[in-house]
This record gives sequence, C-alpha cells and structure tokens, in this order.
Amino acid sequence: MRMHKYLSITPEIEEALKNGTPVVALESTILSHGMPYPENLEFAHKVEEVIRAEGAIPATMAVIGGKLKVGLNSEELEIMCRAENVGKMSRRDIPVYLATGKTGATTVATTMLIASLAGIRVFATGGIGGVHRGGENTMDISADLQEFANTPVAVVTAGAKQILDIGRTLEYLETFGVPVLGFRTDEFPAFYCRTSGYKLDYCCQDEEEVAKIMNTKWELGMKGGLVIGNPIPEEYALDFNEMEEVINNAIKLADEKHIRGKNITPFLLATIKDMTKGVAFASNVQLALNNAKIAARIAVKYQELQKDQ
Ligand code: PSU
Ligand code: MN
Repeated sequence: MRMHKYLSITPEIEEALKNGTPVVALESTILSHGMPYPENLEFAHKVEEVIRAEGAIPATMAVIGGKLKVGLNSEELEIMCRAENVGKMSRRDIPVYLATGKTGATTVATTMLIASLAGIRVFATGGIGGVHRGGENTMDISADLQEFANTPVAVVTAGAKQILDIGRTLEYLETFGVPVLGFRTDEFPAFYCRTSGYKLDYCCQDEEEVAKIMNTKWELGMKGGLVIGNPIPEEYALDFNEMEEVINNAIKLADEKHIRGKNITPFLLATIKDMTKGVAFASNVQLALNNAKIAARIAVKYQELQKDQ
C-alpha cells in the first residue's frame, strides 16, 4: 500500500488494512460539534466497541498536529470531545488545517476523503449533509454531496435531518451518479424518523447485498461512493410532525441570528437539542450506534468478497 506522507495510521489499523481485517471509518464532527461533553466521550468509546463486537476495527478520523489521523487513542478522543479550539473541517479546510497545525474535526466529506486515502471503504455516520432548505436561493449545499460523487466510500447513515431539503438532496445525488440504497426500507430515512415520504429505487435486505453492490460499482471503475440509508430503530424514532415544528423554529432562530455558512449545521443541531430537552439527543446516539453495527457487518461482507477474488 502506498502511504501518504500526511497520513498517520495507528499500528492496529495499519495491521488490519494489511491483513484484510474489516475497518470502519468514523467521523469526529459528530463528537466535537454534534454532541455535548462528556456524553460525546462516552459515545465515542461506545461506538468503537459496537464495531469491534462485529469483528471490525474502528477508525475515528481527525486532523491533529499537521497529520490526517486514522484512528484516535483515548487522549486524542478526549481532545476531540472537549472541542476546545477544534474547528469543523470540510474538504476545503484540510490543506489549511494541515499546513498550520490546527486541530480539526472531520465531517462526512473529510472522513470519506481520509478513509479513501487509507484504503477504508466503509464509514458509519449519523446524518449526512445535503441541500439546505432554501438552498435553491442560498446555494447552501453541503460538500458531503460532492464527496459522494467523487470518493469511493460507502456511508451508512440514518438519512438526512429535516433541517435539509431531503427531496433536493436526493435529486443532487442522482445527478452525480451516487447509488442510494435503503437498508431494509424503501424510503430515505429522515434521521429521527424512519420515513421521509421520499421513496428510494432500491431496498437491500441484508449486508451482503449492499457489499455486492459496492464491490460491483468499484470493480466497474466507477468513481464515487454510495449512500446507505439505515432507519433509526423503531423504539427510538420520534414523531415527524413534532420534529418538523422544532426544526422550523430552529431554522427561524438561525435566520434571526444571521447564522451562516459552516456554522448553520452545528447551530441547528445544538438548538434542536435544547428545544427537545435531550430526547432528540438520546435518539441521535442510538441511531449512530445502529449505523456502526450495520456498517461493521457490511465491512465484514465486503472483505469476504475481496478474499474470494
Ligand atoms: N447532520 C447531523 N449531524 C451532524 C452533521 C450533519 O445530523 O453531526 C455533521 C456531519 O459531520 C456532516 C456535517 O458531514 O455536519 C455537514 O456540515 P455542512 O452542512 O456544513 O456541510
Ligand atoms: Mn453549508
């Protein structure tokens, strides 16, 4: 494997990649900018345990000390969770953070980028970025969507929050040739809610089917990734209409406070958490753990296909 000079991979993950042990990438923006301390630290350890329990190795990403970190030790997880002077870093921020030694948390886009540099093909997140509501005017479209178009990583997600325009997000992914697969669902999930009203073309029944589709896409030499929509477990799902009201209020507040650009998503996440008194936070944790479990199983199946070849 060709090692990139900016990559810093833990020995355990390097070994796993060499031996063909399945590895699952995890993002750090969900920790630094999506959850409060110390609950985020507890989650950071738990999500790694869930992946290990399925026979895969977790690789949480970040930029620390001028390096693209693949896998974080406890001390580094603590830094990301305390989130003091930790920026939110999308694709365009990477060269700045590396060159200046700033500490940065990875979004879906940057986690995919680092995963692909390291040779990791599966990534578990909570919610993906997308076209924001009103995006047809503001042009606020997450860089996550372009990363799906270009970078070969399969991302297991509970869908997109209603803070986004889910319909336009799906249209954008279609335009850029990104397969969107429902995992045991025929609707794109809406993060806290199992359904969004937007039907998908494909419903995969198991992890092996997902792994075969990934494998086929990349064997064909097609660039880009895949979105795997995995609905929040039934028992943690919240009411769509109630969340719609909360989210509308959060968007109104963001507008009044003139929150713009990359600060919008973290602002909305924090406001929703405050408005729902933590109920939404508990759901957030559970859906992310569930995504990690399914991602690990997909990584195991994908790795089996590589060995067969
Ligand atoms: N949506 C969520 N939780 C999150 C994010 C989005 O429900 O934590 C984070 C992810 O890291 C995602 C990023 O990649 O926000 C998207 O930010 P932006 O819209 O600025 O691209
Ligand atoms: Mn944006």
